[in-house]
Amino acid sequence: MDSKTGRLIVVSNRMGDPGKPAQGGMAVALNQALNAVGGVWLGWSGEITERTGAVRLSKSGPVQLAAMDISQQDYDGYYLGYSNSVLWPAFHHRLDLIDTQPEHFAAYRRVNRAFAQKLVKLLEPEDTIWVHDYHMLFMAMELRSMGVENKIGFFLHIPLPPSQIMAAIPNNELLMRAFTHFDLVGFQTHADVMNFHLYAQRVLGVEDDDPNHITAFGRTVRAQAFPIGVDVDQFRALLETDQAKELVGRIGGSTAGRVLITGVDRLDYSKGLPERLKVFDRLIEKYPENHRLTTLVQIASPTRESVEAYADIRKELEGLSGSINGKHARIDWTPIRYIHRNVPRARLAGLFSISRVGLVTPLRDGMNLVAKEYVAVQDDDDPGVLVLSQFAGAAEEMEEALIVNPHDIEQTVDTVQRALVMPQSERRERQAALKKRVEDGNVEAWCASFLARLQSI
Ligand code: ADQ
Repeated sequence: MDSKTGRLIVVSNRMGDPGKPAQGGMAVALNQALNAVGGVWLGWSGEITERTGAVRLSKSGPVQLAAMDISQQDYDGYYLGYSNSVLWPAFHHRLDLIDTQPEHFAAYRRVNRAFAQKLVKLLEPEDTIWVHDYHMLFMAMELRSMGVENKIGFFLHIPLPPSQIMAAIPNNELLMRAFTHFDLVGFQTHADVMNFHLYAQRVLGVEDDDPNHITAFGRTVRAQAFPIGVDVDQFRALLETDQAKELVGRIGGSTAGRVLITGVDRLDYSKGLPERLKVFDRLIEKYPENHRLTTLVQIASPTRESVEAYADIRKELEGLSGSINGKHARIDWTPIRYIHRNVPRARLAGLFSISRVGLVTPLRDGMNLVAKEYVAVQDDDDPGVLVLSQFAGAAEEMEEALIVNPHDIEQTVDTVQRALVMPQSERRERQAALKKRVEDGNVEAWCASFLARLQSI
């Protein structure tokens, strides 16, 4: 995107601040794109106030930040309710966890409309709009109803489920109608694009044969896979920080001669955490050479704690890690180090770099950036091994990882053991191939390719 094509407008629930060092890779890439052409980042302020809609504007270089407050009732309905108790579980194949309450859907529509109303006031005719994720599915539909004709792209960070699951979501036809108001819909994988196409054919009766080009409700939407990446250089540079070095020294010391397996996730039921702990339990039993030698470090950051399903998974994990440790621990060996906390990114980089196995075994995941971060910081001469779920979007690209079915505990146990004893030459070969993929498909490339495609329409 160049300056001749106008500004970039980013809309997402959580906002970055282009003036501050960004936390995650996506915020870095979007900040760069925004700083290059100028624009606006509109999102939730993080504040819950009496009424939805108050917007605080601030300037950060060429970028205007527009932060909107949301009322408690709308937050409960839009964020905790429809976004995280209907769309998130359903799109992760967990229809058993959905909680459909009409007032939550109404709040979701209301909040999307409020964001659209704020955006219209800030918009210029040449602006390009890029909307992010499942919290904002109705943005384009609302904007179009207000007469906005700008190009509008959308990127779905989570998976799009098969049509039979989509069809079980109340109001699914309206959701799909909302998708068609975007000019371009980006998905993480080709499998997601196919699911979108099959839904359009089976439920909406769309006749297009081309999955990248769908005409429905009198509109044409382009659909394409844009697998998201990480900021490889920035993440690798973290290894040089004192925080990373201190962690490597300390963990290296306390686990001297021991082998680390590491998992890092938000504490979400989609991440396959109970299954992962069971794999480790079984690994120690089935391959007793791991006894007193191998440690699983599982970091699980708190998230959406007021949603019941998240409280349940937290309790389950605490129980499991306690009982597995109780069964196997020795005075000088704790098999599972379970940490329910956010950890600074520099420490994560350090931890990944000294872990023999990166264990990334979600039951369902749009992409999974941890898989890519793990590869980014491995030592090329003596790298660790990535064990990756076939149900993470990342598995579509990262075929040199050891791919597992996380529901199959025995197969995963055997695969982790294979990773632990893999000869160095094979580890190096796999790492070289994975590293190239992660570097070529970094987050900057992802951002540039999405925006270039949107501009070309
Ligand atoms: P998430 O579900 O959050 O993202 P993921 O892609 O793994 O999943 O990203 C998590 C990020 O948070 C990583 O950068 C990781 O390092 C960091 N993180 C995780 N636990 C942490 C902890 N305890 N402390 C500090 N940092 C932690 C959603 C989708 C994914 C998709 C991304 C990006 O669910 O499938 O890959 O968006 O599109």
